[in-house]
Amino acid sequence: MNDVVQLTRDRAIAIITINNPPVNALSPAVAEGIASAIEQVGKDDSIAAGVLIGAGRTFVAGADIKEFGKITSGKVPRGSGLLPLLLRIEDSKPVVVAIHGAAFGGGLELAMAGHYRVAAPSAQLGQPEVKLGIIPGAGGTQRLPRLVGVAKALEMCTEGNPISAEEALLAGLVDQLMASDLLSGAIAFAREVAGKPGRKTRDRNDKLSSAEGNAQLFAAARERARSRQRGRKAPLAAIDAVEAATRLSFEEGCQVERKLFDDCLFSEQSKALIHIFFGEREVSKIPDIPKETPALSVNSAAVVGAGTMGGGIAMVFANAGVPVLLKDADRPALDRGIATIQKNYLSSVKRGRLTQQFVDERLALIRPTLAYDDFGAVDMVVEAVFEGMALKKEVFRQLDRVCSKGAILATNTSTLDIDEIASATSRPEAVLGTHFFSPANVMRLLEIVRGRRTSKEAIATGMQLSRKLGKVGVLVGNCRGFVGNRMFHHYVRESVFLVEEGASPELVDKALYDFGMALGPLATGDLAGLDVGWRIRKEYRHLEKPGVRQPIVGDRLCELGRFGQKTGAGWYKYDESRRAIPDHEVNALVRKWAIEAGIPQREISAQEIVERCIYALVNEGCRVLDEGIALRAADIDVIYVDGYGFPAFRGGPMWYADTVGLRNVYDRIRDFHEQFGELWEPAPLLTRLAEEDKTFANFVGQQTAVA
Ligand code: T1G
Repeated sequence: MNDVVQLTRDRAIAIITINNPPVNALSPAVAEGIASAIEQVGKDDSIAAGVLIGAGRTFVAGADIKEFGKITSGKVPRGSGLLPLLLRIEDSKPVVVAIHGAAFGGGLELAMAGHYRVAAPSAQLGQPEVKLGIIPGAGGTQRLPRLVGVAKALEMCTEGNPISAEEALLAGLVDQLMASDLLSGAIAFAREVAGKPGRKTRDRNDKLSSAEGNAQLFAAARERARSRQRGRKAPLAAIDAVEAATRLSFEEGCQVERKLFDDCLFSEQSKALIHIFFGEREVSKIPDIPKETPALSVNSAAVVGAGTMGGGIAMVFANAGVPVLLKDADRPALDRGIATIQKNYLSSVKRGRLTQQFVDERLALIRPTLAYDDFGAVDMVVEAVFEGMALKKEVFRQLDRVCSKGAILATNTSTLDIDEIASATSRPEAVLGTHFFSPANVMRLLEIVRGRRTSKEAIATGMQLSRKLGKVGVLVGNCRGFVGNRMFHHYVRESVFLVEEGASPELVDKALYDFGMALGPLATGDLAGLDVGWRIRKEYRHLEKPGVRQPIVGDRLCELGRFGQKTGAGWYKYDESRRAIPDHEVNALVRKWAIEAGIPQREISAQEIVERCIYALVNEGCRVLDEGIALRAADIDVIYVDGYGFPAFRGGPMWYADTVGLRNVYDRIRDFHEQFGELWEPAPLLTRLAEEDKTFANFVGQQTAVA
């Protein structure tokens, strides 16, 4: 045994406890500790059976992901992995695996090498490896179909979502649920099976059926993976591995799995997805706001404005079990807001995503109101009214008057100055931005915006609340468009320029869709409404630099009332089911306007389209980092993956630039600078890093997201 694995006894039952906080990751030390414990169990005749359990809040959350980088960079040898250890467990005396919290990845593979599995009712079991761009690499694709059947194993290994203990029991993955004390229940179970030959999972072939019998299953799984996980390699590799289990012996199947696993592990996609995994955890670490900073626990809330965003935000609070007041200025607007919420919930029930009981309980937590009367009792308010400074300041004056002394006052503005809004109150230290993304009840990203006077406690509250609401909260500084929208402005600008220079809207969108974006920039504009950007451009026209090229055709479309899906036409025209149809008439109009504006027309390649749009993000991202508006390049990557449909398997715009090589990106941007002028002036940070042959991973930003 060692520091992370202990062996104790309960008479003839050996208890092997894994104790490697925070999530009992299967580090090399843990594997060694288990190996020597199993050896001891084998040697000691007074031991009849064993129990394997995790200490702390969970069983085993998988292999230690931090080790992967060391393997792919060659710092540590690939080694034989966990397979030999799992075979030894399978060949030992009966081992009962006791599962609580999460049995994920290598943790579930370890559990399946045991002869019996018992679980706490709240346990979760899964093979999430595909979310890291890899596949189960310790026999999971071979043992899981033997326990739960091919269809279930395919679903678990290709989609990576966990199943509940109840579902695992029904599927045959778990043998018994332990409602009371897990350890004593497992020991009692071990006593029952002691002395009997252990059931080796690898020998249980009855659920495998045959490759022919499963042919349709595999075909459907491949099609589903190609459409739902477009561009990702790992889900298809997982299907190949599970298929091998139905064609080959266990040993041969494991060799196929190992080859597929290694191909994935050393792939760019996996490195990018692991970057996002750790990035989503790193965002909560703010250098000047230590973990101990007191944060208010938000147990009641209020939302001002029952429009699309306000309604969605109220659903987010209710879904997290937080009672929420929803206020609007007049009854018709309030009723419309509540009706939209009910409609959204109903469609989730229809699609089997939520139960009616869940919805009824959530709707009961949303209380519509026309008055600020009860605002005095809430911990936090999120303002989500029309995007106008005067109106927002008036709302904050009211909130300052009615809310309790310690309440947090947040604004969902996506463009306006937080300090200006805070100046309408006597408590700017309690004011911050909570920028949700539409639809708020779906999008995972939440930009937490720090004002010049926002207190550390208020920020700690915002970050803690984002976890409670199931969001990825990223702290950003206060500037026009904060991080996401500020960068997105340049991305959209380039997409419109490309249309003006000769590319059709569908060509531009296809290039970025093929790159992996959830939706092309022009179709995104049509979805959000072209009038939103038009209104903002008009509001900031006075800030435009004379002589600097500005997009022209976007405004012309809006002058024709083409606002996108909401008016049935924008860059595309839309049929009754909102399907986008290329509009040759508008393409001709755009061509005419561009030629009238003297813009030379030319053929444009998909590669140039991707480079101009993505590098525009990277270049502005460098300015955002240099100014300290974002703390880390990884924060920008998380913002783009969780808020703007940037493909996670490319790691976000900054990580992607690192994979291309900053020198190459810099050289290309200098080309664009020569060709298109000052809009493409390389950002100083990019110039520095490129000339010093460094990467964004090396870049350490300002330690506080400045106001
Ligand atoms: N390895 C290393 N560190 C891990 C880890 C892991 N597997 N899982 C979590 N951590 C760290 C995490 O970075 C954070 O660190 C802290 O633990 C708490 O995590 C052979 C090859 C289990 C549901 O993909 O899904 O097994 O930020 O903030 O919200 O086939 O962590 O505090 O420094 O997420 O309560 C497969 C990954 C691995 C599961 C807990 N396993 N983990 O969530 O805490 S590949 C996974 C999770 C594998 C085998 C293959 C979640 C969780 P820090 P947290 P949480």
